[in-house]
Amino acid sequence: MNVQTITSQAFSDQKPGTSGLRKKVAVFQQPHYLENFVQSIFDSIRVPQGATLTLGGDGRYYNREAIQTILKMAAANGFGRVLVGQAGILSTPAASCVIRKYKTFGGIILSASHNPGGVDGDFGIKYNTENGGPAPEKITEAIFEKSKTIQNYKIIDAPDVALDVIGETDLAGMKVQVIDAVADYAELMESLFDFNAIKDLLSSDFRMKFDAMHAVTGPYAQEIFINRLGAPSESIMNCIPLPDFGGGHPDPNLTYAHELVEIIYGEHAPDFGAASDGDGDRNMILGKGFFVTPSDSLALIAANAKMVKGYAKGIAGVARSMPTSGAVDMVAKSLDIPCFETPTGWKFFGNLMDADQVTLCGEESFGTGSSHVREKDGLWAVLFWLNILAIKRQSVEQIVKRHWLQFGRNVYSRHDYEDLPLEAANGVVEHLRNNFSELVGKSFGRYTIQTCDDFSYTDSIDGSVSTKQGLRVLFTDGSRIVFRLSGTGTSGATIRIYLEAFEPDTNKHDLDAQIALAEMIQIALQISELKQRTGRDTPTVIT
Ligand code: VG1
Ligand code: CO
Repeated sequence: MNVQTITSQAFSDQKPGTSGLRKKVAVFQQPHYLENFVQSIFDSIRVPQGATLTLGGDGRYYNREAIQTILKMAAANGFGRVLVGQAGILSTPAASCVIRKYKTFGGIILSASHNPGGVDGDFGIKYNTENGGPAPEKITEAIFEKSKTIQNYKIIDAPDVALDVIGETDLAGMKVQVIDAVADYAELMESLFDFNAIKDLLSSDFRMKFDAMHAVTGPYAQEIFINRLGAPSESIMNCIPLPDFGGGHPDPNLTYAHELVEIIYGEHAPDFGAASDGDGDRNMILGKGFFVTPSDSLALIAANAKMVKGYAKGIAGVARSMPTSGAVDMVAKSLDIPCFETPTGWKFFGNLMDADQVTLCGEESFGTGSSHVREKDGLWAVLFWLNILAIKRQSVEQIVKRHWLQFGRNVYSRHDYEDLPLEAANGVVEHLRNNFSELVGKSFGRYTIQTCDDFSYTDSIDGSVSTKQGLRVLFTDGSRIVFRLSGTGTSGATIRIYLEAFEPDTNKHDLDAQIALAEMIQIALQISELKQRTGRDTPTVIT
């Protein structure tokens, strides 16, 4: 084997964020940049000779080039086999499914998730361990430390491998196996949901529209909704993955999925709408002219899990990220199961799922999933909803409103201020942190601040501690405001303000969230001095 050891300088900026390393494509295209990070991964995980790796990405610009580089590095670093998605493409949940199904040593996923793609867009890379989930902080920290001192990397000199046809090729003694991950994933979904019931629903006068946003879920949606569930072809849109996602922002929310939103709020709207993001792990759920808040979606899935085949035995427990609303807590209480509160990012759910302490997890950021894989899973959530709809035969809006009647409504919204100057954004957070003691006891109309804290989390399984995971301002009536700096952006800083008010009064369940939260929004701006410090007076995105 023609292994070359290439000398290179270390980079100081390869600190993984909430979900791996994300940078502009141009940063990844610098000589040795990708290679340094990949070698840092291999050096940190101590690859057993002959191990199998899973490899794939969301198909964005630079995916193919990166896959070829990583294959040649895997061969030089002692891997015996690599499972690659056809054309180098794997959705994030499908990658997790492949790692688990074929028991590979781990996997490398190339994605910047919901961030725009293309030459001027973003690229990303992350390592998942053999449980199929994102590497825990202990490993990501080790990779980062390594990346700062690394001096060379190993790669073989060989021609590119063909990746478009299913089958096996040899790369200097290492097997490259191109797999049909769509089939593996569809099979897993069929084992969890009642496809016959959903088929019946889809052959009635019920109409759905799924938007893949020109991203990775297109082929999966075609196989599942059209080929296996028999939905008419107009049930899916934007299902051919493009390297630049058609110039769009593949983030399934009311702002960026506007094409679908116009359809669902328009004339002749379908009964059900859904969208997924760049790498297929997020989901947005809509009914005819109705938006389901992701936190409510998680609660509703938990409350109805038992009626779905794969969860008929009941769920062990639930977990939500700290900024996610407490709607699922109410359900956990009534089911008498544990409910965990973790920091933002899917990696914190893995240990709990591995220990069978939780079955369902979710984040307010359009992420929902279960222990069937170790990533959040967009199409899984869509199928869960379809399965519930197939059984209940009520509208999405009816289902949500009946849920609120039973459990109360956690009125919720997130306001994002994107691309802020770094110093101003840090200033806002510092200002709040320094003012905690003055804030406690302060009243603003009917709201009084009870406590403030900087969220830190101790993993109950491995004892690891994660600090500074968001600032919480808690009010005496259970309402709260959370401030957090994003860890996935690639330009400037993003402040997220999460607003939540519990509303037991059923007469107020029809209120628009922005109206119901108007006072809270003003309090958030006042105590953070956000306008004065950043010069911004309106959020970039409201969800
Ligand atoms: C955001 C979300 C977070 C999510 C992360 C990765 O992180 O808020 O909930 O886990 O994106 O999502 P941040 O640090 O920007 O707030 V994605 O779909 O990678 O996969
Ligand atoms: Co994603």
